[in-house]
Amino acid sequence: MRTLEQTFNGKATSPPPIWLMRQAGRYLPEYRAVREQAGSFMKLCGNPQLASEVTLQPVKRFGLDAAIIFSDILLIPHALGRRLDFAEGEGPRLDPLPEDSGAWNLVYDEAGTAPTCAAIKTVRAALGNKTSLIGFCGAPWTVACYMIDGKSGKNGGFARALQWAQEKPDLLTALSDQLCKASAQYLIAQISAGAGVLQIFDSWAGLLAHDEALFTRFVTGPAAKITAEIKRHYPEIPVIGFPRGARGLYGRYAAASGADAIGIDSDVSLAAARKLQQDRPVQGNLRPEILLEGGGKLVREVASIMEALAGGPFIFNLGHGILPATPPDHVAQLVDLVRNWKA
Ligand code: 1CP
Repeated sequence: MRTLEQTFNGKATSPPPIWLMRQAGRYLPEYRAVREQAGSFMKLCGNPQLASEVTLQPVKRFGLDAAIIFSDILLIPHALGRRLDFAEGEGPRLDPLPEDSGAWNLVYDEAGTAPTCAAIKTVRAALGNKTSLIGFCGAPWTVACYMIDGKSGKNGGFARALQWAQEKPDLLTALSDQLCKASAQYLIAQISAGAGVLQIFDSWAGLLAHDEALFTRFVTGPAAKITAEIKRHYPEIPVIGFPRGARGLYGRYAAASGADAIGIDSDVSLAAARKLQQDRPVQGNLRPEILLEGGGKLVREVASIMEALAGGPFIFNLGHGILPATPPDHVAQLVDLVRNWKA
């Protein structure tokens, strides 16, 4: 059995599996070369051959335990008919969704995500038997943030999405329900194509963590809906929920989201992580800045994370995506530290 899948049996594996959020990306020269060849980020996502190539790059270079399919959470709004582009150096832009839900007409066109599923097939066939393949989607709240505001700003920004949550919750629920349906359909297609583990990225869950009722309605609830739908079709496929920034509500999310493992960000203390780990595997949570910096601090931080969490079911990861300026050598060193760590 693959190491990542093994972790979901609730037992510690020694060493724990390791993969890194955004492990395929601009910090790798071989990624930048293929990205240039593709011409744009969207063209790269839409080309199964090139998308599978960049998915495999970090696995080949570092011997990671899992590949995560190269795609983006914003392909779902795009497949629902919303205009999307990635302005060079500026991040994603979408047309902000109007408040009149009658004008939305969000119809999921599977042709928009078919290249990702084709890439999954190719990657699964190319990976060794021991390496897992992770499929993913953005959680409805995080995807709604981009759809409602059209772009992110400082600390996410997303003032309009927050205003919908607070003042027009029924409108946001209507959007969230449609995103739950499309996301579940998309994840099920990814499993059919060969994904063996799924992750739901709720990168902006922290924007609702000050209000438990809003958090339950728009973060935990939609995750529970999506996981229930997946389990109805594929009860054996593990799902990792990542409600980034959930702070004191991580425990609630773990208990009610239906996720089999919980991704923790770097603000979660190791004591809190251990508590979460009593109920299910945790994944995380090295600070991306420490990987960027490297050196003695990296060695010490990896040791404290391993000391606290490697005795239980654990997946080593960062607390958020790799920063583009990270030297690839630091990633190789990190994999080495985790694999050779002794209690
Ligand atoms: O090549 C480039 O210049 C584009 C940079 C890039 C990359 C490499 C974007 C644009 N997306 C991706 C790939 C990506 N996105 C993956 C691939 C698999 C891997 O991890 O290796 C994944 C899982 C994502 C998920 C994603 N996209 C999230 C959730 C995780 C997170 O980082 O919080 C989010 C919020 C996005 C939106 C997005 N797409 C791209 C950018 C620059 C952003 C963030 C914009 C912002 O700051 O709000």
